[in-house]
Amino acid sequence: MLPTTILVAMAAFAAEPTPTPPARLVPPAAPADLAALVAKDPSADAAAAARMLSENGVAPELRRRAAEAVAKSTGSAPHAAVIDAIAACGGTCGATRDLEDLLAGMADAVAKDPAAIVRLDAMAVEGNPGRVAALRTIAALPKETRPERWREVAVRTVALKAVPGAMKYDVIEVKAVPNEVIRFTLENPDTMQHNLLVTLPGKLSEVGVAGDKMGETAVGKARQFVPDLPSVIAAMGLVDPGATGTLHWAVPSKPGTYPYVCTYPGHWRMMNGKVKVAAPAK
Ligand SMILES: [Cu+2]
Repeated sequence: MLPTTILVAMAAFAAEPTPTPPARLVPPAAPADLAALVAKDPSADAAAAARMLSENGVAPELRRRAAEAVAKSTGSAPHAAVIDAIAACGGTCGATRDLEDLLAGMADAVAKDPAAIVRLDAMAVEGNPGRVAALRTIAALPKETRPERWREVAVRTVALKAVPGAMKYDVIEVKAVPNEVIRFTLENPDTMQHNLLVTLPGKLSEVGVAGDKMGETAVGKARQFVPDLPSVIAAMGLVDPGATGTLHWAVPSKPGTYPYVCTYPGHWRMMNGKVKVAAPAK
């Protein structure tokens, strides 16, 4: 029998070589067999169709065909198959964010399906991994078909830019209302990478310091410097120089000041801003 300390050390060693970002925050990368997967015909291969819905890296058109194939094999509708996939993923699939796009693009079909709207109503609550997908889709429905409590939901783009050479965002204060969806875009004309995380109120330094610490580890960069902390509530992974990143964030119902920050090591003290969430109008 090995002493407990050695067993604990062995367990830690065994758990070490998984340099993937926390799936809750940054979806897993495309699978190693992506090329073989996307070469398959989803309408002839049910297992492949199911994987095409959940894996990262599948082109939108093929993913849509996969949803149709899954729906056909289960006797449901494509949008229902996508809602099922989002629920099954629980926010941890590679395709989580692509599934949001796919479902929001199916709003016309959802609008004619009261059962789907009931499911989205439940999925849109805080804490549900499908909240962003549900709110984005509800926002694309005609107002009269939306669930009562989400009638005013909207998606709003907040365009940010990394200021070259300054380690700053060009916008440092954003006003928001509870339960709206903010679509952050981060244009990066700088020569270094940047990311964008949203934190709980008062957690800017906790998250910033955790990001700095990740810079000292081999897995930090692979995790895109996104700390796996409960205080991180949304994350856009690293954006390369010359690229633009996107992040949809469902604003919490609780008013307050929610910081956003770049956790590339050394950046957080300079490169941050805040979202001021006002109390809802009475
Ligand atoms: Cu930065």
